[in-house]
Amino acid sequence: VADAVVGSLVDVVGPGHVLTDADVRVGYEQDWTGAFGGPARAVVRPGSTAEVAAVVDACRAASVPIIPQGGNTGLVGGGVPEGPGPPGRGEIVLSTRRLQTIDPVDAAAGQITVGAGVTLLALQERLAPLGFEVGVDLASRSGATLGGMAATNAGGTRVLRHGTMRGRVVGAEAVLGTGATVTHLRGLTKDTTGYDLAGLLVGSEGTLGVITALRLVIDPRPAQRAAALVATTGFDAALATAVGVHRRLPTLEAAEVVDGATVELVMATLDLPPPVAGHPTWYVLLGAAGPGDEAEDLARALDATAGPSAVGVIDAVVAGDGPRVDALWRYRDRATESLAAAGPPRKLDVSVPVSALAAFVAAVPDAVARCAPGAVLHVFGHVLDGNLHCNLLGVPSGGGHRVDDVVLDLAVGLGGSIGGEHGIGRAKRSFLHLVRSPAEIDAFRAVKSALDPAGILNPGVLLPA
Ligand code: FAD
Ligand code: LAC
Ligand code: ZN
Repeated sequence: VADAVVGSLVDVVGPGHVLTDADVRVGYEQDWTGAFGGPARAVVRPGSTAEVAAVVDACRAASVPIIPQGGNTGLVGGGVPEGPGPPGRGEIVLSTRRLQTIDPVDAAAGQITVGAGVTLLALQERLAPLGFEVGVDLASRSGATLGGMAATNAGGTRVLRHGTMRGRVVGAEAVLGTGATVTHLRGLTKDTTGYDLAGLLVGSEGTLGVITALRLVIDPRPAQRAAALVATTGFDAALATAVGVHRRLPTLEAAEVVDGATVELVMATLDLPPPVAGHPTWYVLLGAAGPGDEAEDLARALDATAGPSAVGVIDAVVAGDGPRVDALWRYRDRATESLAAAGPPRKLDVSVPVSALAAFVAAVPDAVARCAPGAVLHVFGHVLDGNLHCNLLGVPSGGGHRVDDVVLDLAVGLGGSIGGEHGIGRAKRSFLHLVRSPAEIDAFRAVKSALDPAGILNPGVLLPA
């Protein structure tokens, strides 16, 4: 049976782009965190939209599930096979990495059309010399693809100023689960002609269609970027600093928090010097981007907010040139990989209203200690988005689901969500009901069955079985 499907995929893309050897497949079968994955029947790498459509048709005809995969940097297990289930569940991983076209910039519109398999870094590098940038930025930029970022509605470190992927995507091309190709890439600012299919694909996590191309809004590249790392004695002071600087500095684009334990882990993992003296319990990293002297403006806003009389601020370092800005960002950007090296951690990405952040941060350690004694909690995230990443190292085996439940429940109880930016994937599907009503989940299923009637796209992802 397997060979018949694999044979038809070979007919579509050629033998060089159907990977069946276990040692070649493995990089597509295991997720970035190491917590999810399983054997695939084969990995197929179509090189065009027509080939994606033919792959979907072949799998549909044989009722074989497809797992769309971009850069495989996702953190909720949505882009890899379910495993370790019964052998021969037989999913096909459809890698979009060969969908690599980057059209010329439309400077008048401030837009660009790109293939879904283009990485964020490749697009950043293409745009920079032309005076543009993507608007969204993530630490996983070298691997994450624009298709995957749209499929997860990725956020990252500039949401404060530039929004999430949802605001970037003004058109899409995709092969739906029906096998139909829908193309709407004109990117018109005004276009009141029916349902927003591109918008529906954003955040759909590969369950409705395989995105093959995107029309994206891009931004003029700012002349200057600056960063400040502020060390504080507590979360309240870190939050107050971020809020105060945001109020005073229109060019603020990033406001990130990292707890002291995580900064220490990053330092130990990467052999970095302490950014400031002492042992702060929370750091806040602020980023500004604009036409003026951003370092000076950031320092001034910081002085006005967190001067000598401010409570809880220990020290601050401001950087205005590229290498020093990058050096400060390492203490934040490298948190995920440092935790992975020490883990794998239990990862819980939550969002709560900014006004409830302090209550969440105060309550979460006890909640974790109660149900996962001995686990070490690391928290960092995008503070002014109300989006925190809780990472738990050393959760006793078998205790994972319980601790997920408690932390997610805490966020929901404070008016928040169980997924801020990474999606639901396989990791959180059993918790979806905490934030989505039965009527909403019914509507999700109705959309799913209209666009993927055979249920072959990413079964078991996002929607509980
Ligand atoms: P994959 O991991 O390949 O897939 C993710 C999901 O999208 C899966 O459900 C998959 O089926 C689906 N998918 C992928 N491509 C397509 C397509 N073309 N069509 C349809 N469905 C598709 N995320 C953030 O939001 N903000 C961050 O700040 C951030 N930082 C990160 C830092 C690190 C170090 C790492 C490892 C990850 C980080 N992530 C972050 C998570 C991850 O990078 C994002 O979720 C990213 O959007 C995934 O892109 P990808 O191409 O790797 O997708
Ligand atoms: C980050 C990822 C984990 O913010 O979302 O680094
Ligand atoms: Zn994040």
